[in-house]
Amino acid sequence: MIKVKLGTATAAFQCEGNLKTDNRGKCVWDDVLLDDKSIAKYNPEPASEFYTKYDEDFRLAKEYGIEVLRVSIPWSRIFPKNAKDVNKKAVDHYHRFFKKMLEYGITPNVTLHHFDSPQWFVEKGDFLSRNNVDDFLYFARFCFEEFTEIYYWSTINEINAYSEQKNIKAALPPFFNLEYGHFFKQQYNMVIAHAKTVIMFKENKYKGEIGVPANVCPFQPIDNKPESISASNRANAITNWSFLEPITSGEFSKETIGLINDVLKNYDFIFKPQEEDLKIIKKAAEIIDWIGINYYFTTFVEKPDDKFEFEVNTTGEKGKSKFSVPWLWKVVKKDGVKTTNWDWNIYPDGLAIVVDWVSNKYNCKKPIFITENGFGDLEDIKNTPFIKDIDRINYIQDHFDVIQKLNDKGENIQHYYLWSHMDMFSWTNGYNKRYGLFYVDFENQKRYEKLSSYWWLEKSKQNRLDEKINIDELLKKIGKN
Ligand code: BGP
Repeated sequence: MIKVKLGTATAAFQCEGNLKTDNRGKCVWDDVLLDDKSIAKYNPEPASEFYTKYDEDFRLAKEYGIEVLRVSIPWSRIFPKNAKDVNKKAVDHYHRFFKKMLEYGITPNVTLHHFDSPQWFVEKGDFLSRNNVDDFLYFARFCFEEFTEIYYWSTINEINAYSEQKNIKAALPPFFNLEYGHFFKQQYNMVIAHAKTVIMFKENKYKGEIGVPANVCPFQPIDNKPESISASNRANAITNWSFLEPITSGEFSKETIGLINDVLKNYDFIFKPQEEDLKIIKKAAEIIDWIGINYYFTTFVEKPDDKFEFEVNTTGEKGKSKFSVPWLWKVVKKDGVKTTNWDWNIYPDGLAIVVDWVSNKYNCKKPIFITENGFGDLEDIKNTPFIKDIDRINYIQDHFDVIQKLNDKGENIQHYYLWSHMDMFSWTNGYNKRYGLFYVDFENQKRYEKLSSYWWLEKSKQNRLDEKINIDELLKKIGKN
């Protein structure tokens, strides 16, 4: 029986703060967040001060049964000014950081790009320009050769979501809104960057394992009408399959290419992968060590109508998000499915859909890591000194049940990383949306346990993920009833 390794996840820019420390260079978010054009305005400083408080966060990790921890090395700290000039101070910092983590017995899983292209790279066109891929490879190679203390590497976090932020949601430069042509162009370049990184890692026989955390949140038809089914196929092809296919099977299916080009008729683009690129993509899919899945929710869709509505919920006010685009699909609510305050459907069965795509639809038999999954909520220690985050606990347990069932049926899910380790800001929702296993008071940077911290410790002692914990007994045990 597989004993799933339990861990938590972070992303450097969301938690480190210290934006000026050790000669850091700006990344794509620095100026954007403070700009009027931004869809979310807040100050990325001080975040959770992870850059200086990591010792405390690792100690909590150790104390509460965390075995593996996702962190990222920010490219803009290591190469602040350009592709080749290394910032020694930052390099030394991350050696100290990893040393400390390893001393606590926690295994790092290190991401090379977590939505944080350096500003100099953005000015050259970011991943929208194919010519820039080599800069990323240079950084990746540098990290593999320098940080030999690392075993688990992740190439690029959520290739599709980073492209969405720039080309669909207008959250990052060039602030395109629903520009699907550019979206595919950037995503394709990032798939190539990912694939070349995997090949370089393997050809140089660097120690360890390499994988890719993919954001896959499926679309389901709201009913059995053929129009709803075709809307969901279109949504899945555009948002999920277009990058999940190349990273798992090493190919793009005819069905997906057809659905993409159908949508691209509305733009001046044709999606046509090149032969030489396909060889690279295929090779990487064959030799990659594991596939990461970031799963949060499932969306229900139906046939679009003439109405155009597109709104991202950045406040946590239920019912704010809207998506209805005449040439795409329409997002609808499904009766009986609960949502978070940010309108994300709580639907653990969606995780089984994603695993089925990877293992069966794309016949990828690599181990699977759930590299992100979690529950965002509004929490305030001023109102409730002890955060009893039962909704978060239920959310995690329900996803654990699905994972256990999948593994019992023969799937090979080896790691689970809860988003997030401690509270940190959310890209387009600021500091209000908290995911942490540990609470952070952003005014004084103090850390506090939540009920989920104690629950997690109990979970870490169990052999099966579907064993339950009695919350009343737990509250009594920790003296918080
Ligand atoms: C994933 C990102 C994370 C994190 C998470 C929660 O897409 O990889 O960095 O932010 O989503 O999303 P949000 O902060 O938008 O609620």
